[in-house]
Amino acid sequence: MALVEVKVPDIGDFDEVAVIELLVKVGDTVKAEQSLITVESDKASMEIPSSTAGVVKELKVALGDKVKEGSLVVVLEAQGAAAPAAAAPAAPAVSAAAASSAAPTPAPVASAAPVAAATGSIEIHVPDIGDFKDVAVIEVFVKPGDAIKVEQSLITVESDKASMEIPSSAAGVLKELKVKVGDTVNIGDLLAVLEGAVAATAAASTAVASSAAASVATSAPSAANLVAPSASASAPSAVAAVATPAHAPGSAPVGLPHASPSVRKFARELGVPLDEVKGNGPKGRITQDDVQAFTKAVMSGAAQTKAQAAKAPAGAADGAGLGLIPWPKVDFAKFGPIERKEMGRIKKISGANLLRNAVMIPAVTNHDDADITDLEAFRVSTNKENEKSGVKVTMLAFLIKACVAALKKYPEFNSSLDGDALVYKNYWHIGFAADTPNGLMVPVIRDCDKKGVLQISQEMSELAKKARDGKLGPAEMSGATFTISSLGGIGGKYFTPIINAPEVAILGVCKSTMEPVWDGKQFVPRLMLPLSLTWDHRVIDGAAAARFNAFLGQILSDFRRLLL
Ligand code: CAO
Repeated sequence: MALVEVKVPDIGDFDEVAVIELLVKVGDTVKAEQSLITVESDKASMEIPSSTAGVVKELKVALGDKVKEGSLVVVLEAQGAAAPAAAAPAAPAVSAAAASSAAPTPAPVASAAPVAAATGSIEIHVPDIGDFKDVAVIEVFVKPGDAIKVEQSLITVESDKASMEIPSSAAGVLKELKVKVGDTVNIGDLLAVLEGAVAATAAASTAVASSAAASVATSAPSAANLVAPSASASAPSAVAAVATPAHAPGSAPVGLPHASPSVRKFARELGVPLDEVKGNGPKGRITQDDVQAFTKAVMSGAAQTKAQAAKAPAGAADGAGLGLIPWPKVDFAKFGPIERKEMGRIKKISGANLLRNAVMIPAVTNHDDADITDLEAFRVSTNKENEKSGVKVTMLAFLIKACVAALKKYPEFNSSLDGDALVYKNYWHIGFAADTPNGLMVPVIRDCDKKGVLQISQEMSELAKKARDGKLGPAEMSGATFTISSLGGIGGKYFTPIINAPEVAILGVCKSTMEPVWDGKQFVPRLMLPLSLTWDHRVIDGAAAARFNAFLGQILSDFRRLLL
């Protein structure tokens, strides 16, 4: 079997274009005219086809490589009847060169001058786009009133194998746009009318190839040259030599992202993996909005790229990253009626954070009770005295003050891990979990060491309201050094709260109840508050956690200790 080199054919005026997709790999069997790679300039993308059938022995280009006419793309082992003349090494390049030298160079045709109408308006027409017929308009970049520069892209058109941007041949203000997304256009179709336009280039008027071209091909379309090249040796005319997209119908690889060159470029600049973006354009085409939405979702943590998911096992929803068996997939509808509802944004974000924290922190929870009989009496009388002020004090405000005292006494609870070091914070900002219609949020009260219980109560009620109204800003949810999650207003006995990383501990509080407590002589009724302290065992030891809880209990049972 003969080895055949397949090279980049005549691609018009382009010196170098980047390889953006490899459509085959070593060992693949390819048909004649099957696309091998996609190349792209800043204005168009095109697929480079194979000149012959065969098995790919060597792939001579990599993603990101720059190629030009004559660059070696693959070495094939030619198959059967496909090995003849066309399959001879370098045949495609030779053929293409012959075709191109036999034809007028495309650039002059392409840079035909705009036609100035009597009114001073300039009509912009679809330039010579070779053999393409009825190409669809997939993007419109401009709108009436826009100031247009020479060579600025007006629209993107697309055939089944190539997409190209059609630039303006003149500068001016866009008066009328004659096409819209979904229209099909052909050479000579009127695209736009500019006003107050300036002639395109000095060379333009000398470059008109014929009177026919002058009347229709009014733009200066690098686009015409960017259309996929002909690999055929028999290109009969200038048009065919420049613009024949040589691809076998149906040979397009399945699953490639469907996007225009400018969207691909935009995605590359942002580092967005285009094949992971869902296209919402016509026929599933990926638009710039889709790329932007994907970027926002990844930045906010609501979505992950595949690369991120592979690197961050804690976020891997199927457990694969942890080496766990996959999440069970059950067709619930088999067992009864169901309703599927997408989770809200906040739930998705907090879910991803909770999962990471639960998986990555070796957390232990200590449960304890604090006698708050006297404190509750004080709280009730304080609220009576302050009835008119409108500020209601709940147990949580006292707990915040008590926790600050405990955090000062046991500073590792107010620290964060940074590699092998502990960062001790000399500020005491306390987060509190707030149940909102959109999900769990954690507003932060700053500098609780400097604030009294009344001020803390007031700030807490304002922040909780903002959280429920969905009006909390990022600054109001950041910087906490310790968090309290209180279910006291709801019920329950104990629970195991999840640490809010990078904090190292969290206090869970449940509903206080009257209980019989042995005072050494007898059982007495005392109001007992259930406390659940979860701590990061990398930073805190069990003994320290027990001491923290005991100290907290002492303060809550006699708040005067805070003065000591
Ligand atoms: N024991 C008994 N009663 C308690 C109590 C406790 N530990 N804590 C509060 N209460 C009482 C209050 O005194 C108040 O009673 P009155 O209405 O008779 O005055 C009532 O419960 C409601 O209190 P509250 O919930 O409005 O106020 P709060 O300061 O205790 O809590 C807030 C505020 C925002 C933390 C709370 O509303 C909330 O959202 N809690 C849920 C937190 C959560 O979801 N945690 C779970 C996180 S893990 O998923």
